[in-house]
Amino acid sequence: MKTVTTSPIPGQRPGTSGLRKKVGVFQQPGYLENFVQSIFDSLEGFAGQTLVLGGDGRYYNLDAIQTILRMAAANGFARVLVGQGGILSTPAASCVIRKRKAFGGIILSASHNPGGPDGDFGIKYNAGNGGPAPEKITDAIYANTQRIARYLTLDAPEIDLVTLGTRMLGAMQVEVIDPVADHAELLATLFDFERIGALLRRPDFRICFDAMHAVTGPYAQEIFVKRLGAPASSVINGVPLPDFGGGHPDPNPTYAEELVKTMFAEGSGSQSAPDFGAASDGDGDRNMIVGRRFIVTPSDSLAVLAANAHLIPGYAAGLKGIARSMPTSAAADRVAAALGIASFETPTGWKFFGNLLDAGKATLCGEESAGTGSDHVREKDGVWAVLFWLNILAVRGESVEAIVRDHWRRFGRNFYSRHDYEGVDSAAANALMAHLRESLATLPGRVFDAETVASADDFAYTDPVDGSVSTAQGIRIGLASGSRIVFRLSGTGTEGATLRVYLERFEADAAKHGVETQQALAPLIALADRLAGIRERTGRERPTVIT
Ligand code: VG1
Ligand code: CO
Repeated sequence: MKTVTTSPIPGQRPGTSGLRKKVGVFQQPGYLENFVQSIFDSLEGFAGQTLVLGGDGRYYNLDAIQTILRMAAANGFARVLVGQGGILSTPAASCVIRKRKAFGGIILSASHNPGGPDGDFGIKYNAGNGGPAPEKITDAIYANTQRIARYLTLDAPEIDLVTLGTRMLGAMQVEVIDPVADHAELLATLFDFERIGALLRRPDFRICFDAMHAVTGPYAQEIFVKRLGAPASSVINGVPLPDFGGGHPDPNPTYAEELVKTMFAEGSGSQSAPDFGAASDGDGDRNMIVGRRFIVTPSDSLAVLAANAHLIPGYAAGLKGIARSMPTSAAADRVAAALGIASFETPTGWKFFGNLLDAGKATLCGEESAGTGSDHVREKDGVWAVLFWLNILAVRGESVEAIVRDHWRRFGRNFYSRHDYEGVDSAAANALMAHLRESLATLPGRVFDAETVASADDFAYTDPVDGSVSTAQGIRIGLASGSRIVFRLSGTGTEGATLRVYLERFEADAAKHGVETQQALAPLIALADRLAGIRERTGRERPTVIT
């Protein structure tokens, strides 16, 4: 065992979901070690306990795991459960932490950010409930990074992560576990695998799951192909690669191009578009759902899952409540109201759902960024969402598009879109947000063409369980018409700033539900630019990504 002298490295403040930086930054001597020691120094009582460790397989994953194993041993953990080959999807890690009663877990991922030597790397700590560390812990970790003076490690050779089983690292056990088994077993208790299997084995029903060369490949292979009997060709890009095959593992219409092309194919027979398509992100917590020539927006997906939850064995007893992040559309709130259950609006990031789930206040949670999940784990869960949809399809026997259109008829349609301006100059983005903040007090009552501003604030959240307060979570402009515009800066990017503009308009009239989304939102899009000066301040004519 050795104590290595070190000194603080600036910039190690965790963002929306852990610390994310370019691989080259993480490779600097002491960078990873400082952060990991700062995690351990923020925790109490882990001596003799178990840590879960794994990542999304991206470049630097295996090196980081070896480093963290040595540090965990030197810091006094009794045992580390590590996914075979260093692989654990974020929801699977959450599942393993809970099931094996671990003290917590470290997940190595920059999620939807690109990987490879020039890409991004990330690290986050999850607590014993299986969920992302709450701000109290991430604040403590950051404070530790600013005063760190030493880290603890071992002089020891690399551990074999290929072979399942237990080996020793100093006085600590390292158990290499099957990364899929626990998670697959849990999912099988929630969904009707027999019915889904019967659907997937039908010759006239085809699915396409795009793992984007990220972590869900092995999970999809085991669950959709092996357990449920879908043809092997149902999973594409199923082998995890350190650089995700050069792609951007973010399941949206821009980056999941291959899936979208497949799902919009015009041919006939086996050349025609499959009935159901889905994709997941780098670490397997996001999901994109696509019907035949029909993309389901994540906000609608959450609402549809909630409205159909009674059809699913694991949720047939009813939902306790539905939670969504603030920028996510209010479509789910309408379902909650119809069901007579509570709805919650939290800041962006899954860490804010943990208390609601632990306290039994919410069963389903979702974010507009393609994350949905439930109280089965404490993370969003991509494969779970796909199974949920497949279970609904198996019971209802209708197409994805028919189910969504029927949903709009029942509840009305929340036209919704997010416009991302990626890699914007940080100073310009900060100035844009500062300008909006300064105008908050004078906006209410102002009239812009057909719209009158009814409210304007910077979203602050008081956790209903522990009373903790989070401020400056996004600028909300509420309009008298019921529409709204939200402005936020991303907390997961690693280059410049990413401005996210969220646009929402409710339409009750079913005759108007067929309008194309960007067209339906055009006046709001123009108003967002007028209020924030997006084009002028960022120098961008249009968003980088529209979801
Ligand atoms: C984004 C999404 C947010 C999500 C977060 C982590 O954060 O907007 O909803 O929770 O990514 O998702 P931001 O701060 O960039 O808007 V994942 O799948 O990248 O861990
Ligand atoms: Co993710």
